[in-house]
Amino acid sequence: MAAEKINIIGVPMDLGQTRRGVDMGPSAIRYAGVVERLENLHFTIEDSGDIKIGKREKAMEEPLYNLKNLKAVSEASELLASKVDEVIKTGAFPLVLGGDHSIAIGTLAGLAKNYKNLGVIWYDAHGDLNTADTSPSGNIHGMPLAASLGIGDESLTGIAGFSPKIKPENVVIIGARSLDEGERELIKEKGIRVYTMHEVDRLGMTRIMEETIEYLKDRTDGVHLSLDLDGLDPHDAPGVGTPVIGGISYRESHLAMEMLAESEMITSAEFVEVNPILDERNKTASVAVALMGSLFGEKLL
Ligand code: 5AB
Ligand code: MN
Ligand code: MN
Ligand code: MN
Repeated sequence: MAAEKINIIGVPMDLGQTRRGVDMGPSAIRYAGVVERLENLHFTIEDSGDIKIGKREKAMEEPLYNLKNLKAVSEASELLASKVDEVIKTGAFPLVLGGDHSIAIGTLAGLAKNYKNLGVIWYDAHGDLNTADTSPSGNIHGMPLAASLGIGDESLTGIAGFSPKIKPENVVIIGARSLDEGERELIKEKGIRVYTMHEVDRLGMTRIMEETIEYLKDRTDGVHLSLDLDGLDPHDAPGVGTPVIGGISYRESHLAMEMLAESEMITSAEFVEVNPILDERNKTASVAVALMGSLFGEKLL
């Protein structure tokens, strides 16, 4: 990791989906010891506290189209984008704690102000490539990757005043096993690199990470890790709102983080979708913190 300082930004966002509790994700991750864990690795940690989140909109106030809590999500995205931008300009590594995955819209907007060719590793059971037109749920946490590619409603694609934030050829999705029809079409149309669970089983995590690092190395000027805890198997990460059986194991994820640490390629990260209400004794937040430890260079020996 090039940066010696890490700046933690909490985003207690639960408006990108409908289950309660994911707004407590940042607290759960702090409680699981993120600051101590990273201080032990000799980083200087600053905790910026939490981004302010607006109110859940009543169904009546919602726009007619398929985007729940659009106004509050886009307002929070603007705040987060500014904060992330500010943190990068201090030279610190932005570490964003969610909150549901809609927050990636703001994170990537702030990052994209600073990187012309930002790479993104999207570690997730889902593609998060829906728009209002393709989404089966209207939940914005299923749309952040599309929005960042410039696809979807202007109030999501236009955060921070420009679009797109990232290029399809700079994205690698890992762990996918639940893709909607519109998402599959978009992946094919844009030629996005995806390692589904089929490839995880067939190639193994070692080869997937070697290929991902090699693929992103020369084409990008920074790489963001957007890690949705539901990318892991629900056995290892039960505290998530949209669990999907047959996921990446804790060991495989741990290895992936270690290989990213060795690559010295990651310039920002976010850990999202931790829902302590659905969790077993804060297990998922603890897994998130353990993965952060590996990502920031923890070694066994
Ligand atoms: B998550 C689904 N594709 O759009 C949708 O957890 C699920 O950020 C989205 O990956 C899951 O509602 C969003 C069915
Ligand atoms: Mn996601
Ligand atoms: Mn997901
Ligand atoms: Mn396996």
